Amino acid sequence: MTEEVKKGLSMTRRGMLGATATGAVLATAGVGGSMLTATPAKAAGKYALEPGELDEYYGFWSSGQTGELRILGVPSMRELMRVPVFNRCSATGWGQTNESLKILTEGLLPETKEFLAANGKVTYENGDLHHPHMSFTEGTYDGRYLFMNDKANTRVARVRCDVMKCDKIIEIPNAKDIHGLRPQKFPRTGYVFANGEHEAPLINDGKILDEPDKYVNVFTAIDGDTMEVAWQVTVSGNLDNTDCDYLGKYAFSSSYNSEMGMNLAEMTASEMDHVVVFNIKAIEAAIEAGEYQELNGAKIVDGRKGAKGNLTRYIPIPNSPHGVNAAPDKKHIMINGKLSPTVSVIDVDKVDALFSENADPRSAVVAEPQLGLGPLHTAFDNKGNAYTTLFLDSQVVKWDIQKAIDAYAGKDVDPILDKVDVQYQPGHNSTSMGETLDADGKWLVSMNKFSKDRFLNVGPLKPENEQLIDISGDKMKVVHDGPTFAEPHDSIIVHRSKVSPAETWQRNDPMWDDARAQAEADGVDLDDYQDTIIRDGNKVRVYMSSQAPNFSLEKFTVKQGDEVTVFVTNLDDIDDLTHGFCMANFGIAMEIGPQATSSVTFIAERPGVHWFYCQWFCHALHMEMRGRMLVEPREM
Ligand code: RUQ
Ligand code: CUA
Repeated sequence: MTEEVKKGLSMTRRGMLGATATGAVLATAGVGGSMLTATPAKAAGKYALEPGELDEYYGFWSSGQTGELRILGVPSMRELMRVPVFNRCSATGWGQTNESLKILTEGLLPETKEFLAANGKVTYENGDLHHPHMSFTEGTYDGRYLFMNDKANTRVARVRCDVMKCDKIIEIPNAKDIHGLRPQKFPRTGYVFANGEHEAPLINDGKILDEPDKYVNVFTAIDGDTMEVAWQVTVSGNLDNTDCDYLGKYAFSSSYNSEMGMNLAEMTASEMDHVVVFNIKAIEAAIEAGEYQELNGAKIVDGRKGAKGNLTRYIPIPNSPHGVNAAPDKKHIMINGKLSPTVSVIDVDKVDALFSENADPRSAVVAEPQLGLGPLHTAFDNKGNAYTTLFLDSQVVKWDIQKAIDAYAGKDVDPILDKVDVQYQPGHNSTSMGETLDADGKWLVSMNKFSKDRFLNVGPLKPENEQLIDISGDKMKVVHDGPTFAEPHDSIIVHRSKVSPAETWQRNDPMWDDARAQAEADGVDLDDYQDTIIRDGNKVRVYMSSQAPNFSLEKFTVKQGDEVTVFVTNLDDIDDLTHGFCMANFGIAMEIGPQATSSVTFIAERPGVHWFYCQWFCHALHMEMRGRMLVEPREM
């Protein structure tokens, strides 16, 4: 046989599924035909959708150092949208429009604004978005907001699920580098809990470097409704990941550096690190009673090891724990071992005694199964099983929570049910609705940090690989490889019944309150549009509308050096009719969604005729949707 023929015969499963997926045979998958061998008896459902078919789930994805939020369809794994948050976006003008700049700047700390100004900037231009999570009501997603962290610049952002745009970003004072983030699950969100990962001197004025006892770390509760810091807690050790229970009582944060070491040797010196338990009611009571310090506008209480009172407890966990995951049984919190091959299972009901009777903190640990090398994160189904990623083993392990508890109590049972290879080195994983009480046990996505040989080589920088795994049967089955650009750090898989975004904007949306106020002051009614050009010293405000395939203003004139603000209102009110405004050779471009108003400000420092055009394909005459700006030369 020739090499080609052999290759053809030993077609991989992935190749085979890919091939059949394009055929009509898939529509009858499970009934008969060749798909039967590739589809488990009780398959979660087909994942390769026909053209025009809709996914059952929204996947909300982080993008790590890219700084944006991504929306995927699950199980097809098709990327549906990118929502700029901490990054800048060439398509939508995020980081450039006045509306986005307000969101990107208003929540910055005063010292940051000063520092950025000294560097000729108004906001950070990068971000490291790790953990996107939806708001909850009574233990399940409520479709109001998504919250996410920026590890790079210590920020927390909120995205409105009605329009899928970011509406708030705040920088967290006192903490350094927000990593773990979770919304309160019960009774509602409520709080958004955020971990400061890197410890620093509390008064960080450049006078302290090598005095570890002066370093602290800060845990923050943000009010998710107002996006203001509700309170903070100082802790010992650093803080990595966090989650909270389904009862509204406790939050848990892992610490990989209980030693407060400053280098690798120091950080990994001791056998045991810890999980910090935050007693939410006790912290609220302390704040209520005024037992806090105010620092940089935040109310901060002392929860360090050995601090008096009932605010925190420290549960020892084997060296360097990472992910924290609350099981949908409302009872168990999984602390993933990372350097230890174990996951420590905390029973929330046993945590009460740590506070009420000062019980031995380890008494809350009810299981510690050995699962394999490098456990990082755990996801759940609706049958009492947990799914843990093993970074070093490049596997996902499925295990039975009750059996792990029985084994810890001395019974001779093996909690491990199945292991599946993933390609390669998984970090987070997530299951369909698995971070809520509505976990449904259908799909699991393994977010792998490396893809190496799985895709065509695109040069030294490779994509990461997200693998879709059918978990509806006894055995896990990898059914799809999905390459992604840096970095699919974490995701949640939300049933589509939980989210219902609008088709068009509402004219009175708060997103352009400032534009509306300015228009009113200029005598312009944004809802009953007339083109208007206002000159106010060297400030010029240009109001125009867009309606396919026209800008209402065909031309306007300004003077060299003018500060020009262009407001465009998109009067089209049918779905999917987005226009753009791009001022060529001015570095200016923005999106204007149906019924939206967007504005952008620039200095007209280039004399001559300049074309502005619509950069969002909108009509057969889209190319013709353009106009001119004349910049008259400065009078000498
Ligand atoms: S942490 S790979 Cu940034 Cu989510 Cu675990
Ligand atoms: Cu409007 Cu293209």
